[in-house]
Parts: sequence; C-alpha cells; structure tokens
Amino acid sequence: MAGGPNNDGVDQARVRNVVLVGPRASGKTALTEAVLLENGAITRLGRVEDGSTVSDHTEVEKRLGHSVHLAVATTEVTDAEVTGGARVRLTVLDTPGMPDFVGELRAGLRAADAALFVISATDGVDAGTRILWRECAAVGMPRAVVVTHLDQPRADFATALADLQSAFGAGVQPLYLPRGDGIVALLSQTLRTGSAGARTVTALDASDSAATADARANLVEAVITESEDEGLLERYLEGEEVTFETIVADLEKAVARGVFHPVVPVSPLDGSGTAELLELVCRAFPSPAAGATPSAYGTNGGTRPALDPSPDAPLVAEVVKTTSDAYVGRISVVRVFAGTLRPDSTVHVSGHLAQFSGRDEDAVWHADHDEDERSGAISTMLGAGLTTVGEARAGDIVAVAHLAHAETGDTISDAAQPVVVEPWDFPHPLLPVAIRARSSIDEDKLVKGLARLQAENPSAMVLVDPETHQLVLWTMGDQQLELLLDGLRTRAGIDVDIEPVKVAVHETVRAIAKGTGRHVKQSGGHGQFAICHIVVEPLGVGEGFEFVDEVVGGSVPRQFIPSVEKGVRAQLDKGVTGYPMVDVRVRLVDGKSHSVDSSDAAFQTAGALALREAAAAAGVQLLEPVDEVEIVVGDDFVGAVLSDLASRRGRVRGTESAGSEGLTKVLAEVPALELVRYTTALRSLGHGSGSFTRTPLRYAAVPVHVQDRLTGAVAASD
Ligand SMILES: Nc1nc2c(ncn2[C@@H]2O[C@H](COP(=O)(O)OP(=O)(O)OP(=O)(O)O)[C@@H](O)[C@H]2O)c(=O)[nH]1
Ligand SMILES: [Mg+2]
Repeated sequence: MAGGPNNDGVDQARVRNVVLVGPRASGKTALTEAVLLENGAITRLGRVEDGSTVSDHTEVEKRLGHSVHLAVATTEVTDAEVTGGARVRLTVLDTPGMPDFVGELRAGLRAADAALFVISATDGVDAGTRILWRECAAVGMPRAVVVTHLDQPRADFATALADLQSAFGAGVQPLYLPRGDGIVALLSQTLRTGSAGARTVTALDASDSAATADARANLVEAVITESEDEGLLERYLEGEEVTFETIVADLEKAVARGVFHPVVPVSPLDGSGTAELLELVCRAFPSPAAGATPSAYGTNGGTRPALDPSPDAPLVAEVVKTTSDAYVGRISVVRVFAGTLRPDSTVHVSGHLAQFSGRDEDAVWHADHDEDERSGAISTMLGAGLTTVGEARAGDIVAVAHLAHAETGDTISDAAQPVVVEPWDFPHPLLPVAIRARSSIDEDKLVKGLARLQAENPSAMVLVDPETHQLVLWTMGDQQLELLLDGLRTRAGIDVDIEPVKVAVHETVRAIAKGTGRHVKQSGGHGQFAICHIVVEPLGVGEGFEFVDEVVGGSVPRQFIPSVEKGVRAQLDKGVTGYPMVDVRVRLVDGKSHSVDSSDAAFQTAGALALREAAAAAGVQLLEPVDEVEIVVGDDFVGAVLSDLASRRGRVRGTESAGSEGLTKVLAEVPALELVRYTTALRSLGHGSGSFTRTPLRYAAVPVHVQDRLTGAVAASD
C-alpha cells in the first residue's frame, strides 16, 4: 500500500479543492490535463479529440467528445516557485458544461472550496454561467476566471475581459495579460515564457511597462478597494506608495473572501499560464479548514453544532458521486468535511432526499436507508486511476469502495455519533419519458438496473405513475436520457423502449342523464340476467364518486346492489373514452332481476353497461391536470417565454423580479399536457438562462379541440 497522500505530511492548510465550471467546450478538461502535466502527474498531454484525457475517461465521453461525468484528479503541486516552497495537494474537480449534466456540476461545487470559471475568449459567457456566478456569489464561494482559446483567430483578450466584467460585475480584474510568446504578470511587471520545466521570467522593458500601466493601475486599485485596511485606498489615492507585498497579501485575502476575482489567460494546449494559475490557487484559494461546511442534523432531526473541519473531530463526510467498477463494485466519491475516514472501519450511512414531486413538503427525508456499513479501501483519484491510501482526513476528496448502500448525497459519519448533513440543491429533472422493458428477460433485470441508475444519477428520477401506471424516467434533458439508456444497454444489458408519457387526464360527465344496463343471456345453459337503470350526474371538480341506492321494491335484489356499484366502479376506472372517470354521482333508481339467472357478475356487467350508456347521453367532458409553474429566465427572454406560454394555453398570473439581477420570475398556470417537453423548449427560449418548477394545482375542463385530439388519440390507439 503506497504511503498515500493523506498521511503524506501535507498540512491541511495546504490542501486545495478546486472545481472547474463554465460553458460547454470552454476548455475545462483540457485545462485539467495541462495542470496535471505541469505537476508531473502525467507525462503526456492527453487530447479531448482522441479521448486520451484523464477526465473524459469513460467510453461514452470518448465517443461523444465531451464530459458527462464529474471527474476528480488529485495531484501534488511540485514547483516550489509556485507554492512558495510548501507542499500543496490539489484536487481538481472537472465538471461537464452541458446543461443536462448540471447534477454533476452541483456535486462538484459541493465538494470544492473554490471555483475556477473557465471561459473561452471566442464563445464568452453564456446565460447559464452568469446564473452560476451569481449562485457562487450568494454563498461567497471564492472564484477566479481562466480565459482560454486566446490562440483562436477571432479571440481578443480585451473584448473577452469586457464581456467578463459586464457578465460578472465588480472585482473581476486581470492578474496577467496574454502576449504572443507568453504572459505578462502585471503586479511583478515580468514576462513569463516557455512551459513546464522550461519557463523563463524576465522583467518587462520600459515600453511594455508603459503599455500595461493602465491595466496594472486598475488591478492595484481594485485590490486596494477590497483591502481590510479601510484607510489604505484613501492613502493610496493621496499618493502613498503601497508595497508589492501588501498588494499581494490583500489580493490573496480578497480572493479567499470571495470578493475579488483575478482573470488569468491560459492556453491549455501549450501550457502557457498554467504555472501562474497554480500559483494563484496555491497562494490565494482557501484550504478546506477555511472553506464553508454544510449544516448537520441528527438522523432523527434536530440541529447539531457546526462541523469542525479538523482531522480529530468526529467523522462527517458526504458522497458526491457514485459509480461502479467491474472489479471493485460500487465506488463512492466522498468529500470529508470533518474527522478522519479509515478503510475497513464501521461508519454510519444516512440517506438523503429519497423522492420528490417538485413540492418540498413531499420530500421524504432519508426514508430509504440509515445504517452502519464497513468501508472498503480508500483511494485518491486521477480520473479512472485509483491510488490506495491509508486514510482520508477533513478536506480530502477520495474514492471509497464497498459502501454498498451509499448513494450520491448520502452522509457518512461516525457510527457512534451519526449525523446527516443538509442536502445540496439537487436539480429537479423535469423531462419525463415512459420506458418499458423490451422483453421479459429485460423486465427481470430492469428493477436492479434502474436502482443503480438512480443511485448513480441523483439528478434523474424513476417513478411509477400512480395513475397511468407507466414507468416514468425523469431526466434533465435528451442528452442525459440518451446517456442513461445507453448505460442500461451497455452496462446492465437491458433494452428498453420509450413510449410517449401519458398525462393523467380524467373524464367526467357534462349533464344529468339516464342509462340502462341490460345484460341478458338466456339461450341454453346457465343464463345471465341483470337489468339496471341509473341516473348519472356531474359533481364538482375533486368531489370524487358517489353511488346512491334509490331502489325501491327490490327491483334490484339487495345482494346485487353492491354488484352494480362494483361494475360501475370498474367502468369508472376504465372510463368511456379511455380515461378514468371522476366526480360523478350514480343513482341506481331501478332494475330487473331473475330468480335463477341473476348473479353478482351479471349485475356488475349491467352496472358497467348502464354507466357507458348514461355517460354517452350526458356527454363526456375531459379534465386535464393544470400545474402552477414558476419560470425564472433572463430579462431579455421574458417576451419569448410569455408568447410561448400563450401557445401552450398557459395563463400568466404575473411577472416579478427573481430577486437576482437580470432575472425575471414568471408565474403561470399551464396544462400538464403542454409541459411534457417544456424543459427543452425553455432551454432554447431562454438561451440557457431558464429554469422552472411545476406543482400540481388542479383539474380543469379541456377545450373542445384538445378533447377531440385526446379522444381521437385514444380512438386511434384502440
Ligand atoms: N485552440 C484551442 N483549443 C482549445 C483550448 N482549450 C480547449 N481547447 C479545445 O476545445 C475543445 C473543448 O475543450 P474541452 O476541454 O473538452 O472543453 P470542456 O470545457 O471540458 O467541455 P465540456 O466537457 O463539454 O464541458 C477541445 O477540442 C480542446 O482541445 C485553447 O485554449 N485553444
Ligand atoms: Mg470537459
């Protein structure tokens, strides 16, 4: 067993956990590769295009040419110039930029103590990244910006910087400027050229100093503005000289406080800027001891004291990702927030939110599991590579084998002092598809396959719809759906078919009407005889079903009255146009029986027939579920969202500020029939800035054209 990094003598204050976030294809995976090469963790720079990177190590990522999973790479920063001589252990969390995989992004944010926003100079900041920046700002997460793709013909650093400053606001200032052959360090006024192991640093000549003077002045002033020495800015503006050391110290503090955000130009493909970025991470980003920790609760509720991020405290860790390996079995990627996790020790695993309907009050708190388990081997990760280590201490991110019941979002704690941490903000999957096993063999394997899918993808959800009885897979979008089905096929050998999702439409009747059910078969053998007369009446929405016995004189014998009701109920479940019938009163007013041929079954049949006839006479009105929808979208796209809602028969109740600059909240009532694929529609309407929640509100009568479509559909499928 290697003398693992966790007892490798690296001081916890020198641990750095950094998540890379940013738009699709901005260069996060390439940057991870450059950082690993710079640190000597790899000897050859992998390329995304040929599937040879450390992060995009799964078959599907190599095939698609982009990340879909959170990837973790732990390495030691070896360059003493970069670390100032200390030993620093850096864990990079590389996240997918595609919106469908936001669950992986959220897991990465949870495990990290600081974020690097990776922005391509040619593609800029998308709406989703703007929102993410604000979310990080709201929790005070330290963050800096890396600008890539500067080697591209259309790229211009000044334009990219202006875009960043308008998108991210105050405190965004370049620490370095790109220059053809290297980068210029503004504070030290030096030019840095070359790459890992062959770097030269030379002082700027007079003309370069003059050319960068404004940028340097803006940087210095921005840093001093954030200085904890309140009088410093005034003194500086009055002409007092501020030393390089003071500026650097204030800069590092302001970054760690999350109020100042240096911009570093990096070219991941040739390594330029990587060492400078590492220097910023090592010196200015916080250690886990300084980072935020989640709130903790007792496993039966009740708050617990704030977590103590020291290795000697009781163990509290969280599963941020769950995968499985053909040899090792289940692997839990764990961030330790307090205490020390050891291999082969008994820990307590507390579940997370088990299920939801979009309404928090329906959230079930760790209902599914809450038990002790024995941990297996502990390893640091380098993409798919695992290095066994002796322990994991507060601040470490490691892979733990054999926690058979642990799922993403679960808490791992000291078995003697079990706790559960507050869950992070799981994205709500809102794109449903109905799935069905292709064969009975697949059927048997499906439950197990879906359980694993669920444990590994908390941003997806599998539910059996209580009304339509369909098995519904809820995902974040089509790409995630494709990935999950691909996983079922390739990893679990299960083929499923996709069906259109049914919305739980109901029937009711429009008017009061009579109906007769006549079930008479008396031609030889045991006859059947049952006649019943009913009156059907509409009830209010949500009033359910009422059966009224108004039989007099025994026209329907007492023992067969429940049979009529049973038959009526069976027909209600089926409906008469293919949807369950609700909110009706059925009055059994009369009937006829035969002393020999009448039976429970005969009167059930007659009851069903009577309802069908009465409903046809009364006229069937379909009722559809209407959801309350709350949409948050960039201000520029509100108009498009509103007119689209109108085309979906939506009723807008109002718009208001979403409480975050540049975002508007739209409140509306929209038929569920029109929301099935709203996730994808909103993504293009809002250019990536849109998100929504939906909550079942009520049932309402569908308009004629929709009813024709629905009954036409049923007729077509019969
Ligand atoms: N020319 C150039 N290409 C770059 C640069 N950075 C990344 N690339 C290329 O851009 C493409 C996308 O880079 P990735 O690293 O996969 O981007 P990503 O941010 O990880 O993308 P997702 O995984 O989809 O979120 C790859 O082909 C990279 O080789 C750069 O600075 N210059
Ligand atoms: Mg990637």
